[in-house]
Amino acid sequence: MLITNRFTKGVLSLFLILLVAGTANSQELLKRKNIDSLTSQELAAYKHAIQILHDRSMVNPYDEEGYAWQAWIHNATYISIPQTPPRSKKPGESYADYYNYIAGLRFRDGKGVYPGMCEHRKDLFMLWHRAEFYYFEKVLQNADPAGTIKDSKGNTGPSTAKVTVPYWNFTNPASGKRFPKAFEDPASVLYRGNRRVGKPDYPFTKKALLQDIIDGKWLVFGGFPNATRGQISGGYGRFEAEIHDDMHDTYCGGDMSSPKTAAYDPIFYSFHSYVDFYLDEWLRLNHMEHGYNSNDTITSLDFPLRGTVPAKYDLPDYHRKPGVDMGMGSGSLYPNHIPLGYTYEVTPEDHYAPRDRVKEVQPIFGKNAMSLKTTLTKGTSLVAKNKEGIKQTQGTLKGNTRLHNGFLDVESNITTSYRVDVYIHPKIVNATITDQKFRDKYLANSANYWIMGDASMADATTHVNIYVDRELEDISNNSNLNDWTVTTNITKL
Ligand SMILES: [Cu+2]
Repeated sequence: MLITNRFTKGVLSLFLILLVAGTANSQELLKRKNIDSLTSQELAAYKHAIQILHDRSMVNPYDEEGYAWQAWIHNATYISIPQTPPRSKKPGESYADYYNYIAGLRFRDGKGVYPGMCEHRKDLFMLWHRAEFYYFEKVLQNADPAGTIKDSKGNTGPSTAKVTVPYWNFTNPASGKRFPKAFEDPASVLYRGNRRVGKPDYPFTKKALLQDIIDGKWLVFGGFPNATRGQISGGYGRFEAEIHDDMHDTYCGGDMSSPKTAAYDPIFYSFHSYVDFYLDEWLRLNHMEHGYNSNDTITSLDFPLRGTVPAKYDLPDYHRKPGVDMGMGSGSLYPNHIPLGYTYEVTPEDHYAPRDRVKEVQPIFGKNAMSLKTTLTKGTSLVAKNKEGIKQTQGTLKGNTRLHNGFLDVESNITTSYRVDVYIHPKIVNATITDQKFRDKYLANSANYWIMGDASMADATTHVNIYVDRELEDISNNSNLNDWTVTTNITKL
């Protein structure tokens, strides 16, 4: 009996070994995990990889597999490379400050190169960052796969072969004071000294808001393509305008408060790893692994994604024409995460609110007499500002030419980051936006415009698209649009 048992076990083990070997031959999906859930070994490997990237940039700041170059893909359209290398980093100078200095240098004998520029305020936002991360992760994994390189912090290994970018789920309470603990250790390569500090006395984003946004179709969720909405080029999707921008400039601050410097702060990568998780959830819910389904499609899939990346990591389906294709290939390469080699490991706390809780909420005419947005953001910093802004406008609801596809286009000429609050209220009710009751009841939506750091990118007039579709529908069903007014209030951040 015992022998049979051992024999059976032996066969079973052999079978399992064969099975595991078989799986290893097909592509292994690496897991992006919550940074708070990493083992000490996994966190050490991530930090070792990041450190090696910095070490490379110290030897040659123009190394495409160094940290500086990888960060420039997000924020530098022009870098001047001199024939003789510029000065080295001074003792005590941060990596970020040094890279910023190098990026600003202009040489007479310099060769001008184009690292890249992130896509924001349009439908390319999510897929562009996903492509950027595909290459960034390959660079990390190939930093020290054998685990034999001694980095400048004195660490040899561990192997970086399975490193992925750990995500920061900012909808959970922070494990550190304000950010995940791993980012708050001043001795760590993940630390950056110019972020906002202190424990916020509010949660930043409610999971219910995430759940609400993920229910949208592509244009609502992911943004608008260029030149499809009158004269307006592109346009925000809800996630970008209602959450992403605020996280950069209101919550994180420092390097993160401008696209020009954001990627110098390593927290940028973990923040966007969670943004990409959210995109992945949307794609999965909508069966969009090829970028389209029978009633919706990601727009601009054929659009080339800008960025000078190491061509050796190109996806097999990207048939780059040397000298012609300078970017990361088209968006259509990226909706399916499987060829990209990663997936997400999530815990129950990483998921959103139960869908039913969102569905209970009724805008304006509901039993709570509280707007949907107020309900979804109550007790967070995403609620409307309790003050008169620098610019207030009013307009009729019916026939408002600034309404497109359920979005209100709010125009501004402010050149810093700002918040726009949109109130939709009966004409007979005065817009008393400093009154809490008025705000709670009539706040249709609130969004953030994140300043572009590069002045050449900024339009003379800026626009934020604010989603008010449900309020319009609710009013149409219960009242007469003629009796309603739109008030917008713009507050500088
Ligand atoms: Cu971002």
